[in-house]
Amino acid sequence: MDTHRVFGRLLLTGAAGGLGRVLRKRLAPLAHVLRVTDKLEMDPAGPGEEVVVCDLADKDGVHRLVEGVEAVVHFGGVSVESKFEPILQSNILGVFNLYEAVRKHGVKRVVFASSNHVTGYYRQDERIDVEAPVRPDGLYGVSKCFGENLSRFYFDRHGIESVCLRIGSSFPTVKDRRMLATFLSYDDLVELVRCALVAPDVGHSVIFGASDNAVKWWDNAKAAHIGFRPRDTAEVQRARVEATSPPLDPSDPASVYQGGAFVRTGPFDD
Ligand code: NAI
Ligand code: 15L
Repeated sequence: MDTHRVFGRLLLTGAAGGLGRVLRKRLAPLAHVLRVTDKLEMDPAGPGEEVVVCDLADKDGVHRLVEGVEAVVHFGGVSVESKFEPILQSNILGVFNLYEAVRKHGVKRVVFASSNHVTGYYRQDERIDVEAPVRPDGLYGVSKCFGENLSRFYFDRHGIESVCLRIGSSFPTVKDRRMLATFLSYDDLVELVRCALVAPDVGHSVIFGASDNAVKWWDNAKAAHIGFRPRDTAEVQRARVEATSPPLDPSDPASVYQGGAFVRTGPFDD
């Protein structure tokens, strides 16, 4: 792929969400037409946009959604720990529907919003790379492992390329001490998605999504082919965070494991 390319039509899922609203604005220059979708209502279509309300669990709807697109930026889904049923509908069935539609319509590449919670049970004093075995910290993390594995299968079987972004914490500001390690600024997020869309020959790739933070849990050396160079750092927000966010008890699992408070969630079937 040409690293300056403009796509004919790009599909963005999860467009009503926190990151989807950021990407809707910032991905526009990458496509002649940006088709945005969510199960929730979104702002009306602007120039060069198509807006489609669709539940990812609706197979026929997802097949119509994907028709005519060149690449997909898949950010829709349950984004936090939850009961199994909504995760099943959005993150398991929804991702399957998406990949089947992608296969059927000949889409060449998917950028998949995975999560740091696929490896949330590594300790905060460990540093891992993109080949470390997954250690999900809950059902949400397990569902993102499913997405990563499904995308691997669709590459091996059908040659559909995917880049799985194991996003840390992408919010306007650093909200707590854990985020000094996991923070991904919005500018760095947009650059990460751009790189994942345009880098040549990504095959099936996994990359952690964090800014150039001083505290590093993740090593992206084996994902260098994506060409992502973060420019921001959480460190400039450290003084404010330390003044306003007291340290956790060191024996609290949320301060032991990379997944933070996600490792305290559950039970899941009550
Ligand atoms: P969000 O919860 O604000 O947005 C997710 C969007 O997906 C929502 O608008 C929701 O309506 C939509 N959605 C959920 N189920 C759907 C379904 N069945 N059909 C259609 N749309 C559906 O989450 P956020 O923060 O914007 O995250 C976006 C993606 O990035 C998610 O996949 C999340 O797991 C992932 N991610 C985000 C991180 C962050 O720090 N914000 C960190 C790691 C991963
Ligand atoms: C995620 O996967 C979530 O989508 C996001 O809301 C944050 O909780 C983030 O991880 C995090 O670990 O901070």
